Amino acid sequence: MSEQKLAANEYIKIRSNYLRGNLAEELADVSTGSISEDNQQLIKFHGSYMQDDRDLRADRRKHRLEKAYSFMIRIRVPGGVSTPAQWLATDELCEKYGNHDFKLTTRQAYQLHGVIKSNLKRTIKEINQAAMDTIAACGDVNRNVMCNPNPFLSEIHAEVLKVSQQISEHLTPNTGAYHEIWLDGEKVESSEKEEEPIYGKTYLPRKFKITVAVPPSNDVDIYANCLSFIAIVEKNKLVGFNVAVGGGMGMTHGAEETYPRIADVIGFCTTEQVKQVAEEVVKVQRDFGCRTDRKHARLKYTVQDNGPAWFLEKLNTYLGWPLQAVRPFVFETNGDRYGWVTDETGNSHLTLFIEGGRVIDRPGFPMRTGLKEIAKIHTGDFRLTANQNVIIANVSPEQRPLIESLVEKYGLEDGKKRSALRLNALACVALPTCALSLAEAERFLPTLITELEQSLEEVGLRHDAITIRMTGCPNGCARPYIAEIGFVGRGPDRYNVYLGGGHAGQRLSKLFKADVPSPEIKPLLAPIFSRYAKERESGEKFGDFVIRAGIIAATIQGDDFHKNIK
Ligand code: SRM
Ligand code: SF4
Repeated sequence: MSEQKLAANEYIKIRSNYLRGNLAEELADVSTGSISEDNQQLIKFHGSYMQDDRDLRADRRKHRLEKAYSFMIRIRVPGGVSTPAQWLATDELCEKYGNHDFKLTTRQAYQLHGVIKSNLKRTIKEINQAAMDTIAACGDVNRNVMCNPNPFLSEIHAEVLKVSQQISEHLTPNTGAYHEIWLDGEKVESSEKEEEPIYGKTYLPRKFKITVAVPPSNDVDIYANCLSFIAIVEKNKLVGFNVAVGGGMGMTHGAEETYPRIADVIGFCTTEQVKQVAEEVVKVQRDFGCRTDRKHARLKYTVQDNGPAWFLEKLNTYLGWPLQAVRPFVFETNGDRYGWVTDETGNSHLTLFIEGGRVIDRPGFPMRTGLKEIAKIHTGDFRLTANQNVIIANVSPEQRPLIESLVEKYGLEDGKKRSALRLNALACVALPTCALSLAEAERFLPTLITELEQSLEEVGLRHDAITIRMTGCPNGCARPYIAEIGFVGRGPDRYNVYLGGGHAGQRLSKLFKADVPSPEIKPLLAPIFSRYAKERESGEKFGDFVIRAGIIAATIQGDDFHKNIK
């Protein structure tokens, strides 16, 4: 390990006795709605973030009141597959303890917002009673493992889903702290008895993200993850997985040494080898990842600093055997396929559009109630997509008319009435809950899309799928740097505009214009849409066009993301 001073979080982890800290004591302290800074870091490993309502900050300051503290809780949903009972439990919990809505995240998880400290323990307990958990939903560990939620290819998907759930289980931290603190589990007397065989005492240098995908759908955005497994199907049989490492999105404005990076596909392993490969990739990162600078601590920098060839060699050494050569694969899209589809078993699956992933009842559109009514009678499952949508999956032919009538009754959206731009949009949470947001995202993107739709309609592009993503800050929670159009918050109502990402999420974009006030976005993009409509080649995607037309330079890899800015 480097002789430089370790990052502050490393000491917090060391002191924490396997993620305990004095969280239990602080939760019992009713004199404040907040917890200490150390525990704010530790509680992330348990799946929660302390936040405050930023809409209320100024007013509370004026009245000399403590900030309106509450907690966000992230519920893991490995592979994005959830039972109707779990959907109902999440719905009930958001009503009882949260903000009366819940979020489907860009990593196929559920999020509750607005849970006050005194309700935190009972909420997490009730989540566990519904056979879900929150451990490792956040923190310097492996997070929710994503999996292509595509139930249409039922056999292959079932196998691949199993693989993702096995990885998730295998990499879940071993500590008893979670049970002790939230579920009144028995206290482990001394940390001597406990160990984290994969992570060790200081866990990973930073968060770690894994996904599993079945081409041609890249809806889980494998290139934005630390580690990905790409299913290789030959003669209708799953033969194994290509392994990709070193993707990630987060960066900091003005710090060129931070950048998003596209994962490198470095080899192939069989299905039986996946668990070991996942474990050893984690261990390489545990041992070689940067622990002195948290802005340089993601796996993408370990791969970039040393090169993918070095990483492969190290991984092979850790494995004790070499990965095989990469097998051919093609990704075509990272969007969702809306509406009903029937598979070879006769079951149907309905993908519904959930704008911004927010499951909420609004005046005239009781979407949350509609989905709750479906959950009450549905005998299949709910699949959360990485595009913040939901698939009502495995609907039997007998049940389909019932579900159809509820969809109709509550006006749930199967995408038919929406423009292709809106159906391919993603926005992170941002204001008012996210502590790091510099600008709006979830609350502003729908309005901006309405404006852009006018420009697109004028040139006949309403039905052309263009990926468009917005985040309130450069951390990249909606993966904006691999969208064809990306907006990244710079300050209130101001965004950096990125263009040129790959339609299947396979290429990074580049900064087109910095610090654009929101009213100037439409006039900035309208002429480009017009050129695209007139000059594109047959089948050419918007992200490819802007590069070919010389509107923006292509980014080959993350380290040239900030170069050649026009
Ligand atoms: Fe994220 C931090 C929300 C997916 C990169 N992210 C946060 C926090 C917890 C803010 C904080 O640290 O205080 C946000 C909470 C907001 C809120 O009020 O809920 C937050 N991230 C989200 C979610 C909910 C966005 C959404 O609207 O769906 C997503 C939850 C995913 C999940 O279920 O686990 C979410 N975050 C992502 C993704 C996309 C992905 O994983 O595919 C990324 C980019 C990929 C990556 O990790 O490189 C992402 N989030 C970040 C980062 C930057 C990390 C970095 O390497 O620099 C931060 C900040 C940090 O870690 O310091 C962050
Ligand atoms: Fe918050 Fe930034 Fe992530 Fe958006 S991208 S949720 S603003 S951390």
